[in-house]
Amino acid sequence: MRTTTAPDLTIWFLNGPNANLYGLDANKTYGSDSFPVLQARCEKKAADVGASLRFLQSNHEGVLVDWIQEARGVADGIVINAAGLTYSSVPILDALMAFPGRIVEAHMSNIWKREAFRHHSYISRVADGVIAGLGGDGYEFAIEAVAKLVRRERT
Ligand code: DHK
Repeated sequence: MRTTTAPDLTIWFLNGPNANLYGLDANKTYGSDSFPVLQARCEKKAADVGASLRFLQSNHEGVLVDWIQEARGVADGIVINAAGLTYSSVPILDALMAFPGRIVEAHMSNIWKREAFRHHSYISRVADGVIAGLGGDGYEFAIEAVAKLVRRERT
């Protein structure tokens, strides 16, 4: 836990289609935390590591691409769970390739324990690291990881 108050780095956390429904499905594939609870957890973690956080969700590929482009020159790092677009989106991959900061890919579930079509991620190609299967804890770890990678680069 940091004691200073002013954030010295900026992280954008981008969430893809249907992430707004986390915690609501009967099977609890994505745990029991609702999306607002996950957001609150991430905001607290970001504050703890001295980062300013922008936590965003869209069901639309183009909106996610726009946000990744906007993050250039503004964010030091991105955490991204592109959800179902992880396995198909060349536009999101291309936008991330043009982002100069650190990138951590996060998934609530362990995508490799699931259907074969979830085993190949386009995002992993550009991610510094991948965290999957740890639910909301993984989201917090992803924020810590980006902060650590950015600060290490500055030293
Ligand atoms: C979330 C989704 O919505 C799925 O489409 C992915 C990912 C997995 C997750 O585990 O967070 O396949």
